[in-house]
Amino acid sequence: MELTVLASVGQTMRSIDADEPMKLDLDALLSEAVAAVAAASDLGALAVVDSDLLGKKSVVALMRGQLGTFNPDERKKVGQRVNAVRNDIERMINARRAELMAEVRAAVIEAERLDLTEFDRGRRLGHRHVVTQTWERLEDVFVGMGYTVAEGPEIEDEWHNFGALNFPVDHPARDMYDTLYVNYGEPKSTLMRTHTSPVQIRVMETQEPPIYSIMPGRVFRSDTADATHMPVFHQIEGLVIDKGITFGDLAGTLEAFTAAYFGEEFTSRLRPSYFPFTEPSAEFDIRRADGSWLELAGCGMVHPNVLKGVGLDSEKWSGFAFGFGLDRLALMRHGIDDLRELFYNDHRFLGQF
Ligand code: 2NL
Repeated sequence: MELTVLASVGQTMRSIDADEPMKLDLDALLSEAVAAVAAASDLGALAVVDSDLLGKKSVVALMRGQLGTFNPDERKKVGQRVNAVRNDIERMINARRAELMAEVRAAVIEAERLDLTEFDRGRRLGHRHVVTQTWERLEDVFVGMGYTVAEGPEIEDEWHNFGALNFPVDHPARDMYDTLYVNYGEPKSTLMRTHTSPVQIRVMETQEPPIYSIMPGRVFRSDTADATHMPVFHQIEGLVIDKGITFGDLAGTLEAFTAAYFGEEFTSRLRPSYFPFTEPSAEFDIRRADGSWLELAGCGMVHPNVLKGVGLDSEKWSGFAFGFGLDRLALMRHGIDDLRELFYNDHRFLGQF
């Protein structure tokens, strides 16, 4: 519909000059409005377009203001047409506003987005602690040589930990500074075992020889933690009681163990030493590939007093015993230089072994 309306418009709708009347094509106004609304790229720009198209100084307002200059018939037609265009423009602006608000909301949501999901790396298989691995490897070697594995209590009585092992009553190991005593019964009668030897006593008390056993376990000393000491550590001791067992059997057993555990290229030696529970006693060293020697264990022939103490006839039975520091073996095998690393339980460290 072609409408002739007295109105004032400039080249752009923003500059309406009321004193310069000209013909206005409402279809042209509508298409100009479509373009202007579409071009409004944010809510601020759209507000300007809104004010330009529908505000007090807009063409539409101007035209409504001039409706009075038409005769009644024309006024109705022109009025309806102007209102229709006005409503169209309003709808367009509202639709565009909703669109821009949705964009703003989407941008805010994206910017404030929180990822509350945790990245799932899938299942990871754990593995045994390096001390447990060492413990089990040692067990494997000795079980392979025909030994059984024995265990015993971590809280011991004074007899099994010291007395039965031929420790004199005034031996420094019995001192409070070395031994963790438990506040139970008579003073100094109950303690955290300081070695796994009491298990060997218990085995001899309860089993008839021949005995070929190893005793791995946790032991306790009143030590301050440093690179080479922990108040809690691990030992593995071995005990053989049979007829005609000699020092040669001890040496051969440890040599066979060395080859099985460390490899055929390692050899071992025994150096004279002293323990109250063995006679003679020795230190057991292994010779590493680079020719250096490393002390690994103490050992010896079971002292006749120890055999007597558990009711074994030392004329009939003889035997040898040895004791390894399990943690030391684990450190050595894996090139770890601080014992404490084994107990911090930092899986980033332990995961390497
Ligand atoms: C060491 C020394 C050793 C034993 C442990 C033992 C047990 C009985 C009788 C005789 Cl019931 N001996 N055990 C013997 C010699 C040495 O351990 O330095 N271990 C880390």
